[in-house]
Amino acid sequence: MLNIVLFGPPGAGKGTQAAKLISKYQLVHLSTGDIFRANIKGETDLGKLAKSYMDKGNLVPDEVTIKMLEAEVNKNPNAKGFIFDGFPRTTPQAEALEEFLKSKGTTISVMLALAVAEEELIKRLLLRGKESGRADDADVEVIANRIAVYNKQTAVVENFYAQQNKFQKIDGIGSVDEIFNRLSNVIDKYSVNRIS
Ligand code: B4P
Repeated sequence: MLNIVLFGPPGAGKGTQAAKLISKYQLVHLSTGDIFRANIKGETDLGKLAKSYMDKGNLVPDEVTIKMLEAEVNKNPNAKGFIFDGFPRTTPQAEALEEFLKSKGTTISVMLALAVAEEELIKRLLLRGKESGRADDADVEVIANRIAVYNKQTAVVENFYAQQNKFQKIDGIGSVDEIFNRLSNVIDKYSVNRIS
């Protein structure tokens, strides 16, 4: 299997690139942000809980997020691989994902981390906020908190994959197609050498 963690701060282009990568590599796209938003729209209990965290720019608790992600993986028993978009966002999430994939006889092939400077992130998110109606994109303070949460709780997840020689940093500045080509070049190397 080819299992990719698409990583980066809020607004780095994870969702944008994942949409293109799944069609090229025939992988299943699992975006925890998208799954939470679908639950919010459907007014489920999970959605109500997630909304109370997301609207403030905080992370949804690990326990809830991990259980939800595992259930989504289990819905796709015939997948050739997955793109995990926005997950893991904490070290406990990374550890849980590792154990869970191991129980299925597979592992993460590579973490692709999109690097984008903070000013550009804020610009992109505010622009999206004007069109998307996403509460977490509309408010400068919420955006600042999301970036602070990323720096405090999420950035460290890089180390988890770096220790396994699976961390690859990608320049996230440029056109969507330019960045897609950079990601594809790295993935092509990993898909030749991948294990299980
Ligand atoms: P996410 O849905 O993951 O949202 P995000 O970090 O904002 O990234 P997204 O993928 O949507 O945006 P993208 O960079 O593609 O998370 C939202 C919230 O859900 C979190 O704050 C948290 O509360 C919760 N959550 C999700 N996962 C969780 C987890 N594992 N644990 C706990 N809580 C969790 O794009 C941003 C904008 O940039 C777009 O408008 C796009 O058009 C634009 N853009 C993309 N590429 C560009 C480029 N090359 N140039 C210019 N603009 C570009």
